[in-house]
Amino acid sequence: MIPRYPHYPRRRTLDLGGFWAFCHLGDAPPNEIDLDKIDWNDRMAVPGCFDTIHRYAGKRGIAAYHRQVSDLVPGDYRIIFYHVSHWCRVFINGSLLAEQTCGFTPFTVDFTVAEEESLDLVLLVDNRFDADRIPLHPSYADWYHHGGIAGDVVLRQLPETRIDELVLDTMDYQKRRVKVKISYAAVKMDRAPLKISCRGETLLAEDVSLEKGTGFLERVIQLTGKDLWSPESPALHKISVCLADDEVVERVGIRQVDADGKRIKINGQPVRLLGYNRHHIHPESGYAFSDAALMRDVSLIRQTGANFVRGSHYPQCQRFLELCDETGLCVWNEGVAWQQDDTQLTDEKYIAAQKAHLETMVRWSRNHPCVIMWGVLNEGASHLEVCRRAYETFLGTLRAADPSRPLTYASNHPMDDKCLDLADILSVNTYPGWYSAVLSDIPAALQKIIDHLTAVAPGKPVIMSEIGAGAVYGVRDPYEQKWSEEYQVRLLDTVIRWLYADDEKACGLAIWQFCDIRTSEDKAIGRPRAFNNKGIVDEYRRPKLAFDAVKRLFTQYGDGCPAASQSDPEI
Ligand code: ADA
Repeated sequence: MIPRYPHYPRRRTLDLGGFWAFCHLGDAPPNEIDLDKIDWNDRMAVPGCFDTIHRYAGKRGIAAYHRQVSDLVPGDYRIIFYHVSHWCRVFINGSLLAEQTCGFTPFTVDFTVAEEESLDLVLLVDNRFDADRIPLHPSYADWYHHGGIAGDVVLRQLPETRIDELVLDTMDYQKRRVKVKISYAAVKMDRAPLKISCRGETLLAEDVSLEKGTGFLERVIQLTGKDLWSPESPALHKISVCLADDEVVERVGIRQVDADGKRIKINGQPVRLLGYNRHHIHPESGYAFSDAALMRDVSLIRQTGANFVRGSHYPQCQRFLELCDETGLCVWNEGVAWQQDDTQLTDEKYIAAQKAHLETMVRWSRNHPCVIMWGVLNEGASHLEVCRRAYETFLGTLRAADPSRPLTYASNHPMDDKCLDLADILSVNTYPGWYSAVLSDIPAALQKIIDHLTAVAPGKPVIMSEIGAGAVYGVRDPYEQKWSEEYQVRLLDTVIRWLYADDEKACGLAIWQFCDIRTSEDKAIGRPRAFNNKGIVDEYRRPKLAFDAVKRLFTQYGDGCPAASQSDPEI
């Protein structure tokens, strides 16, 4: 489903989803494809992942997609591609207009239609791995990299004077003051009316002078009496911003997130974050999720009393974030990365690509109140001094792009990490009782980490950002050995009770993981069925024994799942 916000009520909008012409071109070199000679011998659903269709399952290569759009009146247009995985080129009427080298973040293509004409749209989509061409997508990451036009494709006509970007930042949650930042384009107009309203109530109306070309406006609005956004009560408010004849409607959740001592606070109240790492993958649709599929995941997560999701290990889709906004699920949103080593973290090309990716992630997701923190570099080589500059660069990029949210990274080297001082929140991935040690060693192993963090980076919140055990769905074992559902329950029970039964040892926990996922071809060894089986539900979201066990524990030790969800039908 097309993300509903930001909404442009005055712009002609066309959903380009549907069944496109399709042809799998196999191992063709991207630069040697003649569009005119493609044999469009199949069809493919958009949004969707072609490699979830059996005849293309497991295939890596170039997939060509084609559709036409007719009856476009002359003017300027923008196509928004919400998720193409993971490399693609966009051709309009045979001309190459864009190349996207990283999936997981939306991108746009602007073009002008000179006269009444049909639009011929071709995408070449590549799900292969190529460290040089596609530096951010490593073949060794522990998830299956699906290919396809996995997100929505939306065509919008662009008014000459328009709002190109709208940012709504909570300035002061107690005084209900919100900063409105407007990036605009203006070709001919040098003055225009600006009006900001909330549900018909005019908050600001004035005539503004405009720079020719592009410019920036900033105002502060007062949302007196409006409810705050919190996990328990996720109030959202629709803000309409009109500039000249353009209008953008965006939602704002008035809230402030702080890393304050060893606690994370939302609107000044400490919050205990209990939840999961969630991969945005389903065996039937890959990275493409219907609203019903998103609703099922969020409903299951909330049913266990969780209030927190770490979007492992890439930026979350807009529609998922909209649902988390409405249901009060707090989200850790992170750039795409998985165990980058010193080779990559000292490579200028990788650093430039990751920096641009993080800026894009923030640009598309910063208006979602559910995003309470940004993360970088899952299990990167933060224990190597030579990689510190990369962490400084990436965390600095996030800080500059959005100073309103705390920053973190998940470290699997807590005892010799060299970058802990750069993060606002300390996050640790550790698997005692699974990859190392036995169940009875878990308390001592975790205590050792907590004591070390307290010694070297005192006074910061700590999140157990990954911990868990594998359990193959349906494997019940009176011996309760590893890979049984019983063992997974015992490990998670041991971990959660240690963290919270006596006192709070960490203010956040993200179990690895919510659902089982197919892993990459490189990782299949050591992964039964070539899946990462550490979900509390399997890949079809069938609950394991751990589902009810975690529900009991989160209910006992949690702040309570986001009880209220947005009840406002208009929102
Ligand atoms: C790491 C990694 C996860 C997953 C996990 C596991 O912590 O961050 O993506 O691979 O290990 O299941 O081993």
